[in-house]
Amino acid sequence: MIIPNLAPIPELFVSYDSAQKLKVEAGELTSWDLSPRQICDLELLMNGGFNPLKGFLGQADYDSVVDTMRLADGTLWPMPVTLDVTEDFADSIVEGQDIALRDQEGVILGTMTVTDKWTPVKSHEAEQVFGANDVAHPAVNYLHHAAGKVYLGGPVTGIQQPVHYDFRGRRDTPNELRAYFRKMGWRRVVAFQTRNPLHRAHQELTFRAAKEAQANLLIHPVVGMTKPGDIDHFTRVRCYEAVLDQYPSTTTSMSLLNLAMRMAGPREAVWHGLIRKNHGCTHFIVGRDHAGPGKNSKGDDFYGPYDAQDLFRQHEAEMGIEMVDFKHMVYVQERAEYQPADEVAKGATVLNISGTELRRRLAEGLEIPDWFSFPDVVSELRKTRPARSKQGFTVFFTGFSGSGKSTIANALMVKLMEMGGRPVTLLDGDIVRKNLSSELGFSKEHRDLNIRRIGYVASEITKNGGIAICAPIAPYATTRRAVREDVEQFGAFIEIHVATSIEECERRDRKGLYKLAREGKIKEFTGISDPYDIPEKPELRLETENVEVDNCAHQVILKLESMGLVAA
Ligand code: PPS
Repeated sequence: MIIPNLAPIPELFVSYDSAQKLKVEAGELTSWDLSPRQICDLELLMNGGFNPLKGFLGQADYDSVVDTMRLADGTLWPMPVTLDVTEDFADSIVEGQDIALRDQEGVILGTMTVTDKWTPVKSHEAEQVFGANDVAHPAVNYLHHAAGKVYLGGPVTGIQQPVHYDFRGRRDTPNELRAYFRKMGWRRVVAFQTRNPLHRAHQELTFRAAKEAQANLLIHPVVGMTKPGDIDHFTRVRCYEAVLDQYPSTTTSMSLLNLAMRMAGPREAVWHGLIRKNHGCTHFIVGRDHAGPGKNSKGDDFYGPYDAQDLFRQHEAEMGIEMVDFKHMVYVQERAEYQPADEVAKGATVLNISGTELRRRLAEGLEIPDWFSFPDVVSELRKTRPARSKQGFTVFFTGFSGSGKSTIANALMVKLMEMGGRPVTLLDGDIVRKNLSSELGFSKEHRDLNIRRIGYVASEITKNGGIAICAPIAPYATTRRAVREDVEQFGAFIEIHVATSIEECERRDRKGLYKLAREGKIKEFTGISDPYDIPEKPELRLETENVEVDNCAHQVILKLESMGLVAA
């Protein structure tokens, strides 16, 4: 007899032969290009990870899940799994119609019969599901700013799994995991969910959980979508692989879960439990602040640290998976070991390194003690998060034509090259216009395009550890802000206003352009017949009148030094 958690679970895929036929037919259907989050959801719908869902929620199920955490038939399901689309796309669909669901490269993964189409009240969804209509919550932000206005619901027919090129051997469907547990004879399996690298505290917690539940351990990290700003999953998986040999291989396994997390705390914990049950697990670890989204816009926590455990406990019997609850684990110096925070003896010295403190130490290249993590994990993290003095960055000069941007930028480039260590690229206004933007003029639209292109190249250089020096006029504050956002995903952005007055630029008139602009022979000339938004809070403002170029460039170097970007 196969015990229930190890029996095969229903999937939404059709047979191989039917899939080949359906794929050809689906080519004729109206198709929806899935967002990265929808691809994650579809994968778990199709492979049974979201069992008992048979597709994206229809309106009755959606309303019921939002208000009561249950499907319309009463089954416990805490998270709305919906197909959000644009109004235009929704207008082109009638209820009863089949649509094809394509990944971002156009591959058809499945089809859906649209049974429901409705416009949700997103503020209500936010209040009910996430506890507040506050965009400081990443899922509420997504709901309002990324998700489409209309939801479509209906049953899904699976054609093929989304393709993953990375860590293929470490990804398992629920049925693959169930088969593995059967093969290994694992009847009791405790799952550990994580979106962070594993340090010693996690190892201790998972060891204790497995002991307590007398179960085998499945390390089941999320590699779909986690909280914005988290360490990327490539680095994390390398970190997991580095600690795997700390675990007994006969009782521990690791598998990657392509889930798009919502950071919904208590509801998310219940959802995670159901997903793990579908993957054949009998126990699930819920620690402190499970799937916590951080602080709300008033600076308070969205959920209490143990709210997730409380909600899980309420529904545990019905869920069919047991919770192994844990308090926060801390390192007790006198005992040289980790203990749950509530078991620490009075007066003992408790050591702790928070996530923020860890990021600070990585950024500044400071020591990360052995009691906190494993040397192999730390070295993986250091590769991805090198010290600031080894990270890429962008220096962005802005100012009038003839203000001295290019000259100072050139001097800065030479000084940085003299220091060495990182490749330096100069994206000067004139040079960019000859190469990247040769077809563009000086209308607002064209200037914006030009600056966005510079921003894109600078962000790529920054991402790859180089220094980008940009020196366009960049007259519009909104465009400069957009470039800053592009670059800051990968490294520092230093805006430098070369504050030479328009009178001085016109007096110098190095290229003779101001004369032509005054005569009306050059139209839309910045400062003469076109606007320039003076930067309000640049990292540095350079006065160039009566100051040597070398001194201006040196002021930039000092600024970079004070920001830790070049080693002192
Ligand atoms: S922008 O607004 O940032 O896209 O401009 P940018 O690409 O930096 O401009 C590069 C050079 O183009 C010359 N030029 C003009 N500048 C401003 N307005 C008009 N209409 C114009 N026409 C030509 C000017 O010499 C800019 O060079 P710099 O290096 O700033 O002197």
